Amino acid sequence: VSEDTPPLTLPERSLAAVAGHIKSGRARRIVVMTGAGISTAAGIPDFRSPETGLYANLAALDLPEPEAVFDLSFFRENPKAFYVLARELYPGARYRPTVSHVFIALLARKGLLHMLFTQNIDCLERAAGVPADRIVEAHGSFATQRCIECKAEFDDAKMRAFVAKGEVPRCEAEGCGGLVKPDIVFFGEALPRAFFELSDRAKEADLILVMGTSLQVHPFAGLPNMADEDVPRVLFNLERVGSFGTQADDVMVLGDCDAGIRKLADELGWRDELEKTWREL
Ligand code: CNA
Repeated sequence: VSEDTPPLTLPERSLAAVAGHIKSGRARRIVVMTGAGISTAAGIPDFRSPETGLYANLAALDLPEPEAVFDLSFFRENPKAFYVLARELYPGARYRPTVSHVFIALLARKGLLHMLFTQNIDCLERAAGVPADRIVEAHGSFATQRCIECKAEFDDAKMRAFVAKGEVPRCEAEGCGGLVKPDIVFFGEALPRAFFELSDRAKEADLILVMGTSLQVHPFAGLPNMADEDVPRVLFNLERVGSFGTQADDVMVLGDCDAGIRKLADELGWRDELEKTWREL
């Protein structure tokens, strides 16, 4: 679409128009899709930003390529690299949700959040107060873990202790001794069932908000294309990604996502509530 193509649903391609769409009550099934970019302001590096990204930091670990840290066969040979990363990302008191996380929790509180699909494994959505039944952790989470050989589950408290020490836990089942891995999705592994069971929620959206993702990992990257063409889509990201800009109702808010979200909150008249909720977390 060119700049002159008129939108189908919004009066114009702007955040003010998006806010109007929400305030008019026509957006009541908002679907949010997020990635590492919404957590960089919390201090967790993303993968692909040059210099600061995790991939750049992981270079120090001598990986054949950065993606290897999420590769099962590499993990079998060298589990230590993954556990360096795990220590960094493990949920706990270390990182605090960002304004963007809190905005998603506000949508839920107002009964407007149809579903949040996240690729993140830092659990900051839950920490911000998004109800668990509105979150699909598409790439799994650190909530549970099991042996990669016999699949036996491994104790949460023990896992926490291993991760804190940067050590690699091994299966305690009789005669096994296999490597233990959190239930986060490695390359080539199937996504959690919930992703497929709930992906229809993306089709049912009447507004799509995409925040802080490069949309390079499939099948997640296909989610923003699932709704009808007249469903407005808003991108909050440092760069243009995916198919954004090809639909008449695409609104792109390029720059820091917290800044973009604050602007949307201003347009909605929710800014004070957003800042207060974030401060008091
Ligand atoms: P990615 O490929 O690193 O892309 C991040 C995107 O966010 C890029 O397009 C950046 O330009 C953008 N970005 C970075 N900072 C900001 C900001 N402040 N405001 C707006 N945009 C910003 O990460 P994806 O999530 O797209 O890739 C999918 C992988 C990365 C998933 O499997 C995750 O598990 C994995 N990951 C997760 C975390 C986490 O849980 N916090 C951290 C790092 C990587």
